[in-house]
Amino acid sequence: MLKLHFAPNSRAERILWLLEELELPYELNEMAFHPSDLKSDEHRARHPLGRIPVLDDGDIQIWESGAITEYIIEKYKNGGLKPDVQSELFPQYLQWFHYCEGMIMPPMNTIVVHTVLLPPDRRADIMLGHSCYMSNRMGCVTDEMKNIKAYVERLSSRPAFLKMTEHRPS
Ligand SMILES: N[C@@H](CCC(=O)N[C@@H](CS)C(=O)NCC(=O)O)C(=O)O
Repeated sequence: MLKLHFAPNSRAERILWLLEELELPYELNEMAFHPSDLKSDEHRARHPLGRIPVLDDGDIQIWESGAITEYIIEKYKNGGLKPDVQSELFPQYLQWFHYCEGMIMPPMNTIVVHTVLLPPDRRADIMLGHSCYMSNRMGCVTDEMKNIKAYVERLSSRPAFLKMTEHRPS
């Protein structure tokens, strides 16, 4: 029986979705998306970094959502749910498959860490934030750059930022 080590709102949902799509029987180890579960000795024994998803298949244990996806598709769908290796679509399939972890998820991770995971006092983006602030001040942030404008607005209204500006000559 396949066993998925899982927490909600994480990449482990990819595997749960896949298992459901393929109508495969599975067991779920539901953990909290919290260090108390993910960084426990028990889970670190499954994954040295305490990450999810992890899949058990009998004596086999595998992590990395892309690797797990390929493993399940190859082993239980005989390569189905993806183009045949001879198909002209196969390179496209591979390209987009790897684009997800290679290109989409790294900036997504930064956003999640700095908006959800870190406590507020650890989210202060001094180096980049001040660079954005100065760029805006020098007129380099144009009106179309709405997100940067709003970011500068939020950073420069922080009490600590305002305190710093008190040291400017008037
Ligand atoms: N490239 C890995 C990333 C695994 C990963 O970072 N998972 C996140 C959840 S989406 C996690 O376990 N985070 C917990 C932590 O960083 O402490 C994969 O695709 O499985």
